[in-house]
Amino acid sequence: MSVKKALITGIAGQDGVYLAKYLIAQGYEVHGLVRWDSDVGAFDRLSRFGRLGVSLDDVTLHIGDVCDPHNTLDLFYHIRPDMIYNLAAVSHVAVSFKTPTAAFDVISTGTLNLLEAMRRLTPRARFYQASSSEMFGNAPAPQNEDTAMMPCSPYGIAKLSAYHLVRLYRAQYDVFAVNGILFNHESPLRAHDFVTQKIVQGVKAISAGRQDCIALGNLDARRDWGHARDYVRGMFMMMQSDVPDDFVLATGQMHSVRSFAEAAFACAGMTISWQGEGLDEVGIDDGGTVRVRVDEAFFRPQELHALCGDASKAQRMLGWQPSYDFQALVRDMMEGADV
Ligand code: F7E
Repeated sequence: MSVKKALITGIAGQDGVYLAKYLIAQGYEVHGLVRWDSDVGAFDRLSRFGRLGVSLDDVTLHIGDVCDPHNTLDLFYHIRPDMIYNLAAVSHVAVSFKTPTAAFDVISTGTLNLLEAMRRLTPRARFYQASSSEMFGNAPAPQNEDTAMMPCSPYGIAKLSAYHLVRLYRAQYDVFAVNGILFNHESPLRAHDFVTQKIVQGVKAISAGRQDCIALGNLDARRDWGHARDYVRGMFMMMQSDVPDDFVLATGQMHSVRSFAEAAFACAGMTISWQGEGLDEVGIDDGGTVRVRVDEAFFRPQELHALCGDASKAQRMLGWQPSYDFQALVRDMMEGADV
């Protein structure tokens, strides 16, 4: 029997590297799409592979761009993938307000290009779309597959259009295409500008005496944070199901940014107490030193206040369960090597 081939777009990101490792262990030949600038400059995205113990000899990287339909057709023609995991995105919600067209290009047009290439060249392949809880916007929690979606960021709206493309292609062309509606998922490989990793790196720097204080935005925002390791396993499980469908992956636990900071400081043996309100609120350590302050610059133009997922469909139909709870996630990020 020939070895199955998986193509991962956005392979150099947190989820891409975890997924590549998982698929290699399952015996897949893993191909990854990376942008031309992935290994230049100060931020070497490809270094995530080494940090997770994945050798670059075990993946075939292709330089390209999902926004270019010639490139996607070419990739499908040459690789003939059995599985496509579309993880390519401008994944920073705040950045999508500054570069909405870029967000739409990569997320919406990129998904369309891949679906078109698949239906023309590998119609029996399976397609995973990285949909996001950001699509729910401020719909009341808990959110599941039946919750009305009311996104409130260019990122969320672009993700919702890609989600509908997947559903259209499934209905119209009978292709196997699934949406994984994933709530926030983090790890030691998370980029520094997401709030969890920003807090973790800030606490480590404060403990080491390299930094005095962490500046954050909305401390009251609440998220359902899981571990990326659990979520890539869920992606794979969706692709094994008999019938293509859409699934929420989440822990069902919701915590505020404030409580994430408390938990991270606690891992470093520090207790934080809060004083003041709004922009004047500060987090103070036992010795009376300000360790957290609020900076308006980190607030979103439109905030998404409370996300908490109901993953009972994935539990029931796929047998998926997260293995990391909130405390285990914070610990793993705090214990992970500096990234
Ligand atoms: O923000 C608040 C911020 O940037 C979380 C992506 O993976 O998950 C992620 O999107 C919350 C927001 O993630 C800071 O206002 C406070 O309410 O870590 P984040 P996100 O926007 O939820 C979804 C599911 C995705 O699909 C996305 O691709 O934290 N917050 N202070 C802050 N956020 C940041 N980044 N920095 C702060 O200083």
